[in-house]
Amino acid sequence: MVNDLLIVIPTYNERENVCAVAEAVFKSMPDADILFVDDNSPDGTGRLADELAAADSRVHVMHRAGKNGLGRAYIAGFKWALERHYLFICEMDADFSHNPEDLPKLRAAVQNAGLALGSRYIGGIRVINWPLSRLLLSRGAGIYVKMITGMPFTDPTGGFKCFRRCVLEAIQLDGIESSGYSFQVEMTHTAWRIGCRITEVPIVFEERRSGASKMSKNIIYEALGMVWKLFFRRYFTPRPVCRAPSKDGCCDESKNPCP
Ligand SMILES: Nc1nc2c(ncn2[C@@H]2O[C@H](COP(=O)(O)OP(=O)(O)O)[C@@H](O)[C@H]2O)c(=O)[nH]1
Ligand SMILES: [Mg+2]
Repeated sequence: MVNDLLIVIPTYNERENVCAVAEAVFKSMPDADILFVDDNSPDGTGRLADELAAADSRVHVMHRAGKNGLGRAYIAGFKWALERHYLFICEMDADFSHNPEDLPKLRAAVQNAGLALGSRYIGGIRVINWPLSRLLLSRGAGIYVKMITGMPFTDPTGGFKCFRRCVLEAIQLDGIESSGYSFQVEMTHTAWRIGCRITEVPIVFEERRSGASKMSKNIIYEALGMVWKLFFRRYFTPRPVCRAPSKDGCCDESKNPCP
């Protein structure tokens, strides 16, 4: 039997996490495949992932030439998934900030939607071990994004989510510009404009257990600029055409008639 769910995990210097995260994913989702997208991590994460892949046919590894941002890694991973048979494609960090035990909830939610967003803030704040400054940055960014883009979600910057295949087919992946974390906002915004049915699922977010964050000032500046780009896109460019009409929540034809 082939697995129809793929978990895409971008990695850069995650050698302490890569084996443990694969084990934890398979514990809660034994019928999933994993794709690690590694940007030639100097710490040898890619080699460790290759060893995992050699031992378990559910693990796949994509090697990229050098560090090029989380967004570019995800786009490459999504294209890889679309060239294959996967029907559900999840995104997840390697560092245990996203708890693999929440995967079944996300998978269940895309049964009735095109995209399920893991939300740290729906019905209260569920973030563990973050300094107040990082929590305020994340919460503030979420409110800023919501105000400017108009997207009605509680956690639009989150990176733990699950797409239906048809949504990724409907999005012009080469038109996604972000390379850093604003990628999350841009993808959700594009899916939302297309008319994709989007649902939020409560998740618990925990600060990474080991290794270092790749958050930088440039990533924050890119995100600030992207939010305004999305504002102008929304009001001054035509709604993107749905390329995969379907009753599964991929594109709502009443909002966006498809050819
Ligand atoms: N392939 C790839 N993965 C990246 C890159 N930047 C971050 N990541 C991965 O993306 C995930 C989130 O990054 P992280 O540093 O934990 O961000 P933070 O949680 O916001 O501090 C982790 O699995 C990282 O290893 C990159 O440039 N390339
Ligand atoms: Mg992290």
